[in-house]
Amino acid sequence: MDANWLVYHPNPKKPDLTLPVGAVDAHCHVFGPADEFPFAPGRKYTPCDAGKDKLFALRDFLGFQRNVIVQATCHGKDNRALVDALKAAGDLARGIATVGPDITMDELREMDRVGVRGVRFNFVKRLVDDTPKEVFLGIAEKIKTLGWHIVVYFEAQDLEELEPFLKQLPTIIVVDHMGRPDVTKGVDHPDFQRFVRLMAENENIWSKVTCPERLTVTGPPYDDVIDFGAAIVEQFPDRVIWGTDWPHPNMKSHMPDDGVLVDYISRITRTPEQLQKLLVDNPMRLYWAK
Ligand code: 0GY
Repeated sequence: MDANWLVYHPNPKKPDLTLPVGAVDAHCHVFGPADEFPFAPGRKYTPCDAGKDKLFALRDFLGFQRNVIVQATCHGKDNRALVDALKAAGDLARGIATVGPDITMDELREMDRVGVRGVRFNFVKRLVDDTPKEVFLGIAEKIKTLGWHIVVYFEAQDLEELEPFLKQLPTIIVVDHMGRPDVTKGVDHPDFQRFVRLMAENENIWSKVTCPERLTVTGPPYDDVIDFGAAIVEQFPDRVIWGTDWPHPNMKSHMPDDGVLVDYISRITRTPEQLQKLLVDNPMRLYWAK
């Protein structure tokens, strides 16, 4: 692994928050193990191994019942580690893959059979090389026939340029980590309000209210991110999902305690109904409808 790589927390605390029955960790990854599933040649980072067994043990320890595993960029377009984890989990996991324009419908249908329900389009420059928008649009046309959706990852400063493209996408869109706002600017800043408006004007756009550990400036327990998550949950209770982001790729400031992250959920949800929608009803509708 990279010399400055931070390994996931070895013994997270037991959350104080009791999760509702059927709670879904809707954003997490598997890395390798590399001797079984080698990392991609063109990757931008080399992580520690963090395989499916560790992920499923964490799921049980924290009180989740299901996972949505998102293909990590260190595996490129080689979805074998993801597919292996989905097969091992049976009905308890769904997946988001990364594919190229040459993907065939037969390959997509095979992934659908093991639980893949969408693809991720990544615009974060430190993670991936640029992909032309036409390529993404071509992939979108293919995957929409399976009823899949698209997860998009971008940074706040890129939203303005991306908006016309996002509006062209023909499926549900799930935005990672609330579009990565600069939390020092506050909820009312035009940049975050642009994201709020995007969701308000486009009913197919959902948000993961995830990754306070990435967005924070003040550190755990992430007080400076709460207003952002709470605002999105309050305004769009039926279009939000949440996940741990285990094993937390590319964390540099600190490695979060996953139990502390779960407790953060209770601070961005104001009612039991919001909690139930965020952790159960919404991810089940999006990922387990078929
Ligand atoms: C995240 C965030 C990051 C990395 C990846 O696939 C990935 O490599 O998603 C990041 O570095 O910000 O969502 O896990």
